[in-house]
Amino acid sequence: MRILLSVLILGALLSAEAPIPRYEVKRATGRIVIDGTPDEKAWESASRMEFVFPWDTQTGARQKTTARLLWDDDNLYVAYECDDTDIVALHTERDDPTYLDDAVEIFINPKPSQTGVYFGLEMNARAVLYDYLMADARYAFKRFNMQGVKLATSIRGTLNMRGDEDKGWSLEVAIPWVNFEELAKRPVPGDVWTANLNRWDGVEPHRRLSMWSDPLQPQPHPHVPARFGQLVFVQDSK
Ligand SMILES: [Ca+2]
Ligand SMILES: [Ca+2]
Repeated sequence: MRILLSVLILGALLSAEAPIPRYEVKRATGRIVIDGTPDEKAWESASRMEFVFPWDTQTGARQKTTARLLWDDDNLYVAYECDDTDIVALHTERDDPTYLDDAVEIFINPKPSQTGVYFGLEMNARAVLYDYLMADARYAFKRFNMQGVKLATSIRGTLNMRGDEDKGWSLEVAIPWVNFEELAKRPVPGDVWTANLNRWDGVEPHRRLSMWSDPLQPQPHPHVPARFGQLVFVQDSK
């Protein structure tokens, strides 16, 4: 009983230290061109979330990542901007393990009343997509392929050339709503989905996983749907 109480108190303390983040997803005011550079006017209204570094045991550089989201009648849009002095991505085929490269990710749960199933998109610096349906935060069904996803990256530096100094890279992705329809229809203003956004960075043995919402895990591990942040869809584009 005492142990249980201690665990509960510890859990409450940790939660108090790391509240679930909340992000307002605004409507896109204009067309977004998926070219890897989030410089369209519409992006200016989207606030930036900055990733945190939950694990001091990792030895990779702590390089900054910000992400922004927007929505319209057709898609959910995500833009990532990554500082990166050495951009490395080797995988080239759909559903390759892009998380082993310099990669950014989004895990999306369109129906937060359940946490048994969510969608994963893991995208490397050469815009290769590994997408899957995740069950029980454990089984990634990678043969599930999303329809109509568009993604592109823009690289400031030299891909896979070690030894010189790169600046960074950015990625834009558009995800059609139809992919989520078994769990949720296209959102309306006020709807809340949950998600986490992540980045794998660096080359073994010096890797680093940074995330939007800290999953509160002792070891680097991103698949904790109960700790996903809240995405609140709003009409306001200001
Ligand atoms: Ca663009
Ligand atoms: Ca797939």
